[in-house]
Amino acid sequence: MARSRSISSYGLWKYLNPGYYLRRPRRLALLFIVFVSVSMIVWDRINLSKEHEDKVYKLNEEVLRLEQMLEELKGVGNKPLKPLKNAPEDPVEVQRRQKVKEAMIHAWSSYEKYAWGKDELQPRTKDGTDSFGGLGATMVDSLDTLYIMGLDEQFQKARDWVASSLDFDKDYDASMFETTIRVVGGLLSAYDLSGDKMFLEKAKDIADRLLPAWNTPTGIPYNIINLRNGKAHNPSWAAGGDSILADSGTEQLEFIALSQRTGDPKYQQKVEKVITELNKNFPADGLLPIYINPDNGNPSYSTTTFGAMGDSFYEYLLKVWVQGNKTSEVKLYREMWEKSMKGLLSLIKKSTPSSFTYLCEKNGNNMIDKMDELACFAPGMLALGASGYGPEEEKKFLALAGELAWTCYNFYQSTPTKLAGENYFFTAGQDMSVGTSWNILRPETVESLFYLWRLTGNKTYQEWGWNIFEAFEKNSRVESGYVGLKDVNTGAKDNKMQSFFLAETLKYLYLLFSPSSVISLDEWVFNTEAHPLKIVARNGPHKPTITLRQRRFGHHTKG
Ligand code: DMJ
Repeated sequence: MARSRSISSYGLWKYLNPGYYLRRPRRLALLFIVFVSVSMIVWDRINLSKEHEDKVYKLNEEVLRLEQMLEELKGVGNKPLKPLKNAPEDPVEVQRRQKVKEAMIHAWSSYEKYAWGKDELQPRTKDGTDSFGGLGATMVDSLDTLYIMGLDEQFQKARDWVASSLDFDKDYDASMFETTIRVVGGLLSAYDLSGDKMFLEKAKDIADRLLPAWNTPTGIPYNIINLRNGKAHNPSWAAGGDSILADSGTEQLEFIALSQRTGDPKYQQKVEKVITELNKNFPADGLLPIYINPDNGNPSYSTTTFGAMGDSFYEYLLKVWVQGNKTSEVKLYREMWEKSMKGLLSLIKKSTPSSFTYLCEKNGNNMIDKMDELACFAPGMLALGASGYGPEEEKKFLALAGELAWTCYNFYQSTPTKLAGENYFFTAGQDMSVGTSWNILRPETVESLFYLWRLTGNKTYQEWGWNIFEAFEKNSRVESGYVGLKDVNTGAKDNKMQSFFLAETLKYLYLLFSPSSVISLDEWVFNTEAHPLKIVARNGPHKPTITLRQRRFGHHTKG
């Protein structure tokens, strides 16, 4: 028995002995063929299962997409739905966000190289210009964008420049509107995001220099003020020395935020007085002409518009209500805004033949069939304000926001460069035609697309935003930054990278492809220069509290 077992085990062992095969070449060849065939089968199986995994992943994504569409369809006629929570990030979104971030890096590194510390970069001459009196406009305007995108080194370097070199003691007649929205807003936002008190100190310094502008008989401010001696006046070109509506009614968010953060009520008091004054003769349709007399509060007979010189007054009525937690304390703002929305509805018309919805201007009682690209902030404002109405009105305003956004998107799509001109005229039978044909990298349309995407979850708005981004990349990107176009028909380039391109256009595009938790609209309100301000208790003390969470996003996301 033992012997026969040893013979049979010898019989098996011989097949493992290489000598056995060397003496039998045919068997060796057979063994080789068997080995290669088995390896190929195994390799094939592994690849097949990987392919299946990829397919399953893609199918899962498709299922999610379809679920989302289904939800949206169910939403037609009902309350629109926000983006699905906990859905995995769309890889396309991540990729697009990364591209926008890369654009910001290109814009910023060009500014750093050729115009460090200047207000704005002139990319084609590769130098800087102080268009705002030397207040480092691009530097301050970019702080929060750098922070949100997780560009930490760049943020730190800019922060150090602000701390050591930003000096407001300048014999310069500054626009209090531009200085407030860019500098005060930019510094406050950097403070809210980073918690760095230096930013708050700087914001207080510049705001204190602006304060004498409100010392008028009515409290409606002069729009220009000397930063060193505090002498204020209105621009000589404004009708009869009047103040401009948007310039006088677009400081509320920043100055209220400053009072909340410093505990000093004087800033808030100045800017709220303007609103109570304007409310004294506020018309039933809530539409004010663009010129107001600062001595008696009377509006001049002039243009009424949601475009240049009117726009952000209406935006801030709504946003102060949002900033004030929509409580009874800020009810007046909402009431005034709702009146203005009645007025807005009275300016709505449809083009022929394509039925584009557009927003007219008005001169006295005459409707003017003209719409500025600047007025393309309105769809976003309508979407943001819609939820404060009852369900019927909400639906109506959201639908209108969508229609106006479509028109604004077509301001871009209808030109050879796919970039919008500055304003458009509507003529019966001919739809829209470009009036002033430059494009200076403005943000209003992508701003509205951002709000509409956040508030409806409809991915179409992301697609439109992406197309606009690609048109900027194609026409405005140069070796040393981004430039505007002198003419959207020919694509001829200008020589300026506006600071709001970094503050607003790129930020809104980045957020358009980011999860809605990044600068959540429930926690933040954007000033008109896209600087997010934290919503806090209206009159309570405030400390920045969200710093770490936002920081984590910048550090850990792929975008
Ligand atoms: C920015 O300074 C602000 O968005 C302002 O409200 C309007 N003009 C520019 C951008 O177009």
